[in-house]
Amino acid sequence: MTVLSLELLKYTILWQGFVQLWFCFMHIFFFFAEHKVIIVGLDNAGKTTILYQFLTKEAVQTTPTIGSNVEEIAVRKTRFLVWDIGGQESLRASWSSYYCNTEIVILVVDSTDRERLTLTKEELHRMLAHEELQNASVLVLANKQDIKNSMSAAEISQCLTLSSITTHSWHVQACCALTGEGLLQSLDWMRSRVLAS
Ligand SMILES: Nc1nc2c(ncn2[C@@H]2O[C@H](COP(=O)(O)OP(=O)(O)OP(=O)(O)O)[C@@H](O)[C@H]2O)c(=O)[nH]1
Ligand SMILES: *[C@@H]1O[C@H](CO)[C@@H](O)[C@H](O)[C@H]1NC(C)=O
Ligand SMILES: [Mg+2]
Repeated sequence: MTVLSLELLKYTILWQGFVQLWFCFMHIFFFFAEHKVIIVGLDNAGKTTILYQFLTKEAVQTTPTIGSNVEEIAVRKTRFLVWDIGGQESLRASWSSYYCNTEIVILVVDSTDRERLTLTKEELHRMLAHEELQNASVLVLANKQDIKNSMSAAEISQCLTLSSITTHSWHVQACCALTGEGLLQSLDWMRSRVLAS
């Protein structure tokens, strides 16, 4: 064998090793890939309570969120990285800095807060127009269903004009963050959305 073909052989083996390593890496990457989720909604809607109910299956004591909380939640091998963002008026302008790469937007609504539902509607439609969220799915959670006279999921859906949304896949779910009712169905829907895309 000439020196040249030996060199060639060396590089071929090196290259094959590199390709194999790359496939191995990609496999690990996709296996462990996380899906980014953001939880938005007006202050006091119950976003933080929902995040920790997802995580611990318990109702935790919360304080108004300044900035954000982030937790990882796994649903049968599908892993979500969930960002819970503060909903106070002064913090709403910063929501858009969390949009990049978001696959699912959870919009939490306080179903007893009739006065501010139009404000939620404005925030929702502003969000949907944002370019970075063009491929995101929207899950509307009608929270605080345990409270008497709370609006139903259908009422909230109508007030938010969800049926007019054709650009995004959306779903509305009634829930109670204190008991966790409705939250398992929500996670199932989220999982089916990310597996579908
Ligand atoms: N009755 C009832 N109270 C709830 C429910 N979910 C949340 N709360 C209460 O609502 C209040 C606000 O909840 P948070 O989770 O802190 O609200 P948030 O949306 O994170 O508020 P910000 O962080 O300020 O944006 C707390 O006192 C919760 O205990 C629910 O399903 N039912
Ligand atoms: C949305 O999906 C389309 C088609 O897959 C892609 O070209 C586009 O870059 C995506 N947009 C964002 C913001 O991720
Ligand atoms: Mg909070």
